Amino acid sequence: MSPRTLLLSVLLLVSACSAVRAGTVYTKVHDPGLSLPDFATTESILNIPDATLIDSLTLRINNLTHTNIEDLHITLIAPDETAVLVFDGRGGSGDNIFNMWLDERSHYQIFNGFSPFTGIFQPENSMAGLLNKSAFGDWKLSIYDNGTLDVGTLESWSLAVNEPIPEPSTMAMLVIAASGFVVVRLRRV
Ligand SMILES: [Ca+2]
Ligand SMILES: [Ca+2]
Repeated sequence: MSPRTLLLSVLLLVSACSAVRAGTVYTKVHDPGLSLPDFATTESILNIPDATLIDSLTLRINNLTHTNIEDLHITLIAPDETAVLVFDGRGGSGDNIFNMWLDERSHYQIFNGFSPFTGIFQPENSMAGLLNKSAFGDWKLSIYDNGTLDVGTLESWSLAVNEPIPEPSTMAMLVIAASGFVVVRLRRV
C-alpha cells in the first residue's frame, strides 16, 4: 500500500468512526474485473435487499482502471429506472478512478477533479431525484466508453445509503492527499 493510499484509508476510517449516525454501504465487486470496451455500454448491477428510505446517497466508485478517463460517461440508474448521468467525460487523457465519491452534499465540483479521481465531488447532475424513495431493488451503474484505443476495467463500486460524509476540512485533505502534497506536509510536522 502506497503512503498516499494509506493516508486516504486512514482519513476515511477516522471519518467513518467519528460519525454519530451510520447508514449502510452496499458493495459490488467484480472478480475478475468487468471489461469496459470501446463504443459500448457496460452495466453492473448492485442489489440492495433493504427497503430503507433514502435520505442521502453516495455513489462510490472504488476501483476503476482506464487509460483515458474522458472516454467514460457514467450513469446511475435506480430500481425505478430513474437515471442520473453522474460523470460525463471528465479527466482528459488521465488514468483511473480510485475512491471517488459522488454526493450532493460535497462542495467540490466534479469538473475540478483530476485523475486519478479520488475524493468527494458533486455529481455531474443532481442525484436529488434518487432520494426519498426505498433503496430496495437492483441498481445499475451504466458506463459508456465513447473513444477508441483506450479501454478499462471496473472492479468495485458501492452505494452508501444514509451515510454521513466527512466534514469539509477532511474532504479538503482527501482532495489534497490525492495530489500527494499532504503526505509531504505531514512529514514536516
Ligand atoms: Ca492516459
Ligand atoms: Ca475507449
